[in-house]
Amino acid sequence: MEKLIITAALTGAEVTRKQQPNLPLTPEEIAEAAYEAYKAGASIVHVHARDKDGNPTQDKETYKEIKEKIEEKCPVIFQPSTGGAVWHTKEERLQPVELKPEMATLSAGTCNFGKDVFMNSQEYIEEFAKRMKELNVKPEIEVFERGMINNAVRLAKKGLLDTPMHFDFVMGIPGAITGEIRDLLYLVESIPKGSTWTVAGIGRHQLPLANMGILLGGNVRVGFEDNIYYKKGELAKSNAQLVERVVRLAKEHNRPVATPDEARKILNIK
Ligand code: KMH
Ligand code: ZN
Repeated sequence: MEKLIITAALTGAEVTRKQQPNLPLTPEEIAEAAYEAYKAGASIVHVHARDKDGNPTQDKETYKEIKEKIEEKCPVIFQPSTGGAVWHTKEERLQPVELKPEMATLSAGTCNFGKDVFMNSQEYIEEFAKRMKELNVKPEIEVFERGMINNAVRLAKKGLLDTPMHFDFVMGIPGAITGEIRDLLYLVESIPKGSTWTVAGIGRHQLPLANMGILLGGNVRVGFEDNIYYKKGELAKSNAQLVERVVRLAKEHNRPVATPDEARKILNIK
């Protein structure tokens, strides 16, 4: 097994300060949370920007500020979101890719997302993949449903995605695939051989799926975007606290944790 890559999804587009008082919102707070997550053992930070009022924004300048502030502090891999919030336009969503980050997310299909619809038509996915390829940005393919793997494979056949691909299984969003372990096994068996993958369990699914990621030779994403609790009824103190727990679990399972440079090698980031 390769070393374990831990991603910290620091802020997301949906969580509010009211729900999680320690949610990082400003570029300074997000960069500090990234640094703490890195020190705890994360090699990737998945970032959503917020505007001055704390609302989700895909503004390029805000992402630039966050990226630069993180780079000043540590060598963690900066992975901005191209998913944004469900109401962002395709053009807004693409903006952070223009900063040529090492990685960015690429959502591989449309699904229900709570009360909303998260729109990712074939046209969107192809345009996002094409731009990422042009700018040498490694896509993390976000999979919310099984059929999205097929979409990614189709894009790879068209030459729009390089192989081996890297997938993130986002599991437990109301309206999309469940966070059950049998569904994770199904997804893992369904990706092309040689692909890498990580798993992001939503809410109460975060901890069991993190364990499964470690045991199955995948990788793990934790953080406030996906889950604001440490355990039932107890809010987590920080993103770093959630990363620290994964590091402890990995140690118990004899799975060493990757540094950012080791993660770059595993993911073929050039
Ligand atoms: N906020 C979700 C609608 C991504 O970051 O690429 C989409 C999302 C996926 O979070
Ligand atoms: Zn996200």
